[in-house]
Amino acid sequence: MDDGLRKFIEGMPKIELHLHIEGAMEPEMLMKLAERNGIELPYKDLEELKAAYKRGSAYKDLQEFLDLYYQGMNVLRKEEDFYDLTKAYLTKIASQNVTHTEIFFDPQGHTERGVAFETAINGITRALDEAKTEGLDVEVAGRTENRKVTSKLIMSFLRHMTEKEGFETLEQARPHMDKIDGFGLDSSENGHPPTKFERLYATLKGEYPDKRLMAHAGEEGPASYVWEAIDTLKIDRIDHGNHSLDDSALVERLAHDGTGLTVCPLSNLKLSHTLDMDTKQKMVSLKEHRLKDMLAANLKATVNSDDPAYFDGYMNENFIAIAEALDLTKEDITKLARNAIEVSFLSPEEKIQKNEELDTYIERDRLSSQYVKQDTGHQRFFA
Ligand code: ES4
Ligand code: ZN
Repeated sequence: MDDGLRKFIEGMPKIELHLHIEGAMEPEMLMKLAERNGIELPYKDLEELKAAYKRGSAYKDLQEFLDLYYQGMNVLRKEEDFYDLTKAYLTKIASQNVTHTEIFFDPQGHTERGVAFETAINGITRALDEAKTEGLDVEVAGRTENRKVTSKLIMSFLRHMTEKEGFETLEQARPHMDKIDGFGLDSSENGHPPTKFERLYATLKGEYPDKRLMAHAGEEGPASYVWEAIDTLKIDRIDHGNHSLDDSALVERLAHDGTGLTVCPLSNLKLSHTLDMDTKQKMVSLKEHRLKDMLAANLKATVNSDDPAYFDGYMNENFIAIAEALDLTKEDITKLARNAIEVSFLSPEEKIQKNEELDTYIERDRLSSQYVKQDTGHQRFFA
């Protein structure tokens, strides 16, 4: 890829809208926490653990990844563990010029193992609050810089569990609602349609009208699951949504409503995303990704990392990989960044400020593109 475009992506102020904090567990962090908590791992060393993460190859499907992901969570026992994991993720994205992130956590993945709801949420929230107030010390270009990152926290329900278990988890969440900005639905999609959680979502909407609702839909599941998420669960945003493109009436509806889709390119690649439900044709290269079709159809698509430790990339790697594969222009890339601002859960005032920040970046880039580097190392202006 053109070095200029790569630098443009890396330097661009970005917003992340689809991130599972448990999916930010790097193999090194997993090892560290296992050791700290005296947990024996089924891997003899870091190399073997990295091989399980399938660096450079793909998982067979979503379930094969999820099995590893739930096993990885097992090292999270104490509040400090959740804090360290969250702080490491925030530090990483701050170094990539991500200024705001909306993150999921899976309380049931922890309470099921006997780790208290409050242990998880307190550790995560402490790191999120520090990043907002004190900021993070980030290494950039050989020096340390303090950067702040703002965030929202979204509590996700595991759809392979029952709706009744979802209601039980909601009860545990009640004392912590001041820390929760929204609710999501994730885990194994096929066979667990959004309608399974109709009563839970009606309760959430009725009791917490100021919090946002979303659901993973159309990742492995069909377009009908996206319809259910919007019409039955009445969600504000769709996570993934790739299979929306299979249904032109749905595309029209999503475009009309301006519903955000949090697309995750490297996740789709690494989970062997099915491109065609009839032929079961799998995506083997990002060149086949349909992100450009989404933009062309006026869908509010965004770029996100999903589970960056397991899918080989954070925000910059996702943007660079998809831009390279689909030959995206600076205009496409800034459109994706603007979509993220628009469909984020920031306030109208914060959105204006984020757009201005992006305007400034684009203008500075435009001006500096009018210079060419001379052999002398000086820059010359071409009017
Ligand atoms: C997930 Cl990629 C993906 N899909 C569904 N649920 C998830 N939880 C964590 N990552
Ligand atoms: Zn996800």
